[in-house]
Amino acid sequence: MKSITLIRPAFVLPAGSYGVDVCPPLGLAYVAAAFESAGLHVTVIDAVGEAPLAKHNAAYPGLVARGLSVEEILARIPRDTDAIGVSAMFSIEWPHHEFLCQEISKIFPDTPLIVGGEHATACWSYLLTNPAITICALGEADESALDLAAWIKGELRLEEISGIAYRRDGVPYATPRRSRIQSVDELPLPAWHLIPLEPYLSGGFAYGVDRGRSIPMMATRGCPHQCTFCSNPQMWTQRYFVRTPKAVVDEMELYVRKYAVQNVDFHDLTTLLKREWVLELCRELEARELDITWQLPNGTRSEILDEELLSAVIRAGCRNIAYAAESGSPRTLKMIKKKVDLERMRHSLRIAVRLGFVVRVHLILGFPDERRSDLYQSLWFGLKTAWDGAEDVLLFRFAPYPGSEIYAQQRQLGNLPELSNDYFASLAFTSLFNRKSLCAASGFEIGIYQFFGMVFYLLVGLTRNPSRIIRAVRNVLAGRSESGLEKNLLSLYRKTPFPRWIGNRQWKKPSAISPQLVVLLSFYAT
Ligand code: B12
Repeated sequence: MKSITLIRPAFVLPAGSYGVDVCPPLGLAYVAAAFESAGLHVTVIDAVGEAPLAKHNAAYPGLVARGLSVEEILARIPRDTDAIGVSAMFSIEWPHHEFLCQEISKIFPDTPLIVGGEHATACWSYLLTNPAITICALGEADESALDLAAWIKGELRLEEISGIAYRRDGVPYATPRRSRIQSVDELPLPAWHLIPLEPYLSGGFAYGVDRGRSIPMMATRGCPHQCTFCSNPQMWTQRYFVRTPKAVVDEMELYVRKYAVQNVDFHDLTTLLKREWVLELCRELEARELDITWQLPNGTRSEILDEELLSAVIRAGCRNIAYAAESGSPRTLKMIKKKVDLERMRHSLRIAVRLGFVVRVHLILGFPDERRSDLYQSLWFGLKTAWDGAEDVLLFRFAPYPGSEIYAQQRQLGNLPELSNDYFASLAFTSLFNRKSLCAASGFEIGIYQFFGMVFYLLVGLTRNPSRIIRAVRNVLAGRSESGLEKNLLSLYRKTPFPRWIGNRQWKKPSAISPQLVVLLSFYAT
């Protein structure tokens, strides 16, 4: 039987980043399932799942990696594997992942190396200049994986496969785009059985806040909008397909039974888009009484989020929702083609808060050509939403991602350098210290706005709702989180030397008195 080894390399971030979420690799789990269904023997090396807390320097200055080191990954690749696949989602990670690919090709010079994911889709012609990489899988790869499996078995030629890129006569060449998968219900479910899921489930490693054992899922695929800062239109096109609510809830039920999952984080680009579909999903969920929460950590739009819909959504178990305004400046919104009515969004947000959702707001500072007045409008909008009851207001720094319309425009204008590892490593919008800027304010100034903006929103929120402080203490001690603030406090708390049996939901009642308890009891006794 032919085989493939799929690798999710370590998670890479710039040193000095704030907030590091790691979560199970949903995309890789989907492709693993596709290769398995095509009759290949699949091995997955999930560098993050195997060592979620291991931290080391990445193979590029200024970047840090979390997970297995390159040497540890290499040691785990079966020597007789027939092909190797690497997932490359984030451009910023590429300098480290490229090093991994090079090391792989030294040990496995004759084994084809396939790279897939958002970054590979946006930068395939650049990636293929590196001879270590044989093929890039472009866009949604579930169907391409079936053809690639046939190629590995010697049943197809590369030129017969759509949706990939490879070197033809030494030059990077892309085959015709594959049309989007419409029958999304028929895709095999993610192959979680091949991935070390338990460290994520019991360690609280998830995209959303920590409401218990959490697994990622997708209920829909694609996004019909065309925001110019996003690379998804190129990755997924603008076509949007939904699974049937029954299939979505069946999958949730399966995870409750199989992995004792208590929460689902939806990774969809835009989950709440079709009113009737959302209502049907909610009805299905209520009818099944799964005793599970779900979250929408990805920013959503608010067009359909009125009182009726939000009430149905919260009754069906959704607790956390993120409103993606992106900017508080109508001028900027027009520039980035984000059709948002800010006042309507605030109205919806206030209803969500009143109904009991924990609300987050996403704003991005520093789009090209933004004036200071645009930035101030965004900061002011953030303040208003904090006043309205949003618990977390996130101020991101704009980064021109390859594959996005803005990236292409700015490249044409000569405002951005050619693709290179230096460029990828600079795409740090989780970092407060990035000095690069394409707007009127300098990078440093944006960092100041980000920092003080977020502190100020927090203060406004806590002053208006002091009970959140008590809830935060209670939740952290119980080892859970309901808001982003609590999630960060909990992750900080878990790094402290305080007794592990507080703030750790894995803790099981010890059979004998634990040493920590003895210390604590003697402390109280004296
Ligand atoms: C969940 C998520 C995260 C999670 C982590 C996810 C993970 N597994 O590690 C967290 C919260 C940590 C995160 C962080 C960030 N994220 Co994010 N994230 C996402 C999100 C919303 C969903 C990813 C997902 O599950 N997709 C669903 C699966 C099914 O799709 P997929 O992963 O693309 O996989 C398919 C194909 O790509 C392909 N494929 C994937 N791997 C492989 C491998 C092989 C061998 C093959 C053949 C095929 C293949 O097949 C899969 C099935 O079709 C995406 C947007 C999106 N919906 O894709 C953004 C996205 C990936 N994130 C993005 C960004 C920018 C970030 C941040 C910088 C944001 C920030 N402010 O912090 C950070 C960067 C983290 C870092 N390392 O530096 C960008 C990436 C752009 C880029 N070129 O880098 C995206 C595309 C959003 C966007 N449009 O801007 N993110």
